[in-house]
Amino acid sequence: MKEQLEKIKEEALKQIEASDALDRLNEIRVAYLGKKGELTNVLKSMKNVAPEDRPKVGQMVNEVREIIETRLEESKNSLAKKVREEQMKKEVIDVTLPAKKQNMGHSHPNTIALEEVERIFIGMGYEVVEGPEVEYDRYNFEKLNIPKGHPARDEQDTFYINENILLRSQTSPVQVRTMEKKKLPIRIIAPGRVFRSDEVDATHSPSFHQIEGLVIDKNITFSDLKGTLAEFAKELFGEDTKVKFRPHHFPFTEPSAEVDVSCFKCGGKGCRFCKGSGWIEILGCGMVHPHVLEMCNIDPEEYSGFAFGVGLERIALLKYEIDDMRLLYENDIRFLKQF
Ligand code: 2NL
Repeated sequence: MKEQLEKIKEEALKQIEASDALDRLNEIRVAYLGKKGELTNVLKSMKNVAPEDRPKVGQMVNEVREIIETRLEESKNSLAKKVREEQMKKEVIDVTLPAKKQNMGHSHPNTIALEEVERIFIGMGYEVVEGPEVEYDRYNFEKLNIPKGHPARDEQDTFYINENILLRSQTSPVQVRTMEKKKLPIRIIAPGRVFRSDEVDATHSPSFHQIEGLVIDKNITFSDLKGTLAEFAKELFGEDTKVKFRPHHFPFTEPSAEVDVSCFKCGGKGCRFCKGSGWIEILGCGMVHPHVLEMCNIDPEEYSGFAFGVGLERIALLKYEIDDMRLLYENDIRFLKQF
C-alpha cells in the first residue's frame, strides 16, 4: 500500500512539474484528487486493509493529498504569474515609436479664394453680410431696376418656386435688404450661392458663388470705385496689376463697366493664359442707379454709391490656374490635395 501511494505521489508530482497550462493542472487535480481519482480509489480499497493498519494508511493518504494539493497550488500560482508577465510584455506600449501621420484636410479652393477676397475688403473697412438663397422676385429683380418683361430676366433665367419666390440669381438682394434698413453709410460685401439656369460646362454651372460689394455714402464718385477695385486687383493678383474699365450696361448701375486686370502670367504682353490679349476680365461694376436708391428709400440727391459683382469660381480658377470649373464641384481628393 505504501509503495502504491508513493508511486501515485511521484507520478502526480512529475505530471505537475511537466504541465505548462492551468487547464492541465486542473486535469491533474481531477485525475488524482477527484471523486474518481487515484487517491480516492485507494481510500475505497481500505476494506482490504487490516483494521489496525487503517488509521496509518488513512494518514498516509492525507499526507499525499496535502503534498499534491500544495504542489498544485504552487504550480498554479507560478503559471498564472508567468501568463501575466507575458501578457504585460505583449501589451507594452513603446511611447518612443513615431506617431501615425494624421490625415488633415484643408479648405476647399473656393473657400480659400473667398477668404482671400473677404480679407482684402475687411482690410478696407467693409462688413461681410449674408442673406437668404430663396428670395422674393421683388428683391432679386424689381428693386434692382429689372421689372417684369425686362430682357435681363431672360439672361438670368431663374429657378422659380412660385410667381413671387425664386432662387436668387445674384447676391444683390442682400444689398437691397441692407439699404432698406436705412443705416447709412453702407460699406459691405455679400458673398453667397446664386442660381441660374445654365448648362454645365467648363465655365458654367446652374449654381455658383458670387461676391457683390456695395458702398453708399455722401459724395461717393466713380473715382472711389476705380481706386477701390484697383487696390483689390493689386492685393489679389500682385502689386504690378493694372486695371481697365470698359463701358458696359447693367440695369442696376449707371454708368456701368466691366473690369479687366492685366494678365498676371505674362504681365500684359499676351500669352496663352490671357488668349493673347494681355487682359483678363474679372468683374462687373458701376454707380448705383438713382432709381434703385429711390426704391430702397435712399435720397439720390443726398447719397450716391457704387456696386460690383465678382464670380468666386472665376477668381479661384484664375488664381489656381484651373481650366475647368467642374473640378471645383467634383471633390476628387486627388484634385483638392493640390491647394
Ligand atoms: C455682374 C456683376 C454687378 C452689381 C453687381 C449691384 C447691387 C445693388 C445695386 C447696384 Cl444693390 N448694383 N450689384 C453692380 C454691378 C455689377 O455684378 O456681372 N453682374 C451680372
